[in-house]
Amino acid sequence: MDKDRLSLLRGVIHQFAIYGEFETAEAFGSGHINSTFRSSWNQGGTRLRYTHQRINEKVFTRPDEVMDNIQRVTRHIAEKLRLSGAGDISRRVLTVVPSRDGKPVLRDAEGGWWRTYLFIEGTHSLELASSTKEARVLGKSVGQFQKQLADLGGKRLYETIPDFHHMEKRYSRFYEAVQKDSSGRVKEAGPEIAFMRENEERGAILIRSLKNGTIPERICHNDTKMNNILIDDTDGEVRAVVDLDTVMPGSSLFDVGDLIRTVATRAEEDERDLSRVEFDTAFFEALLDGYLSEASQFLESEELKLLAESGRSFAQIMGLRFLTDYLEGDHYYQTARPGHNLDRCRNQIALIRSMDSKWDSALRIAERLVRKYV
Ligand code: ADP
Ligand code: GN1
Ligand code: MG
Repeated sequence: MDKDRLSLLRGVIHQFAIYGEFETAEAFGSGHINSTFRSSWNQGGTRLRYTHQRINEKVFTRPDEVMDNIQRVTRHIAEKLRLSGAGDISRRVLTVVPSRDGKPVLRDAEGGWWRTYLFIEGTHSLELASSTKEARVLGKSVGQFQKQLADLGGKRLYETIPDFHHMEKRYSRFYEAVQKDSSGRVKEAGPEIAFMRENEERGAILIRSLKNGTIPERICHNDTKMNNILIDDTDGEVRAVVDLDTVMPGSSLFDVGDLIRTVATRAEEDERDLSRVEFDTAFFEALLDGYLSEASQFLESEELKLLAESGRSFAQIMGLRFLTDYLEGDHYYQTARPGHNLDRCRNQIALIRSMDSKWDSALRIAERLVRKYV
């Protein structure tokens, strides 16, 4: 980290209610949206670590509302865990560390918004699943997360990104990007644009079902890609679901879909060798099994019918968003190389093609598991 950045970061983190002596700070994690850091402190001879994030305010224009949601959600989950007699609660749910004047977020000298969490020790997140055991625990954790929030009382959570998974609105923006061609990249993405046009109608199934009341609105995470789930280094079980900026009303299927597209694949999201991108039906089965072991208690029949479809839809909506960002000049997602967003889009399209080639099998697996649990 360069000196200026480190000094800005040090200035910020000293304003949080952390005791002891500051030791080190470093950039951390591989999220595409916020800037994440980890700091180390000596507190009475014990080393304690914290996570600090600069919230991406181009994406989250109301950090106060984001934090209001996060505080309600984390307190609710912590209280549930306490009542159930669970131990290790601060490793099972994020803990917000307030600023010295008691606020959940603060502004730095340049106007950036920051928050701090306890760092959850002894865990890691995955970019790729490597066993059905991992796939099952990931699925289970998302079912559990939805279940924990099913009885959150009080007013409706803020929509921190309105219409986040609204496929039809995502398509409108995509067509606008194609028409404007502001970065002159349309010519580089002909086959991908054509694919998205051909799949438009089918991709709208989830949002139409939600809007017309066929499936219910629920509180969900809305960003359950695998690296937002922390796994214990020792026993391989899930400890916490993190990245809670988008916890808000949506459909249970948004979370299942995001999990399917990231877990039931044999290659990372930006893998360029598309021959390695393959829909893995064994991982698909294991993650649905884990998910339904928790969620079958509250899901309705129309949601159960769309389980497999949600994975296809989510590969599509992410592919569409990566492509739109590429056409608009890479303003949304963090990218590490030219063409990164186009690579990500191609990867999601390859995954959909692989899903289509195994579609009958995917449907049979989902039906079998629904029979097992319902
Ligand atoms: P982004 O919105 O940019 O994806 P995240 O909140 O997902 O940011 O954080 C980035 C990564 O940092 C996560 O994928 C996770 O692996 C790790 N991480 C985030 N918060 C914590 C925490 N409190 N303890 C341990 N690891 C964390
Ligand atoms: C972003 O924040 P992160 O990296 O966990 C994005 C998700 C996408 C994902 C694709 C707020 O997730 O919607 O699925 O990238 N989050 C936001 O990797 O846009
Ligand atoms: Mg993340």
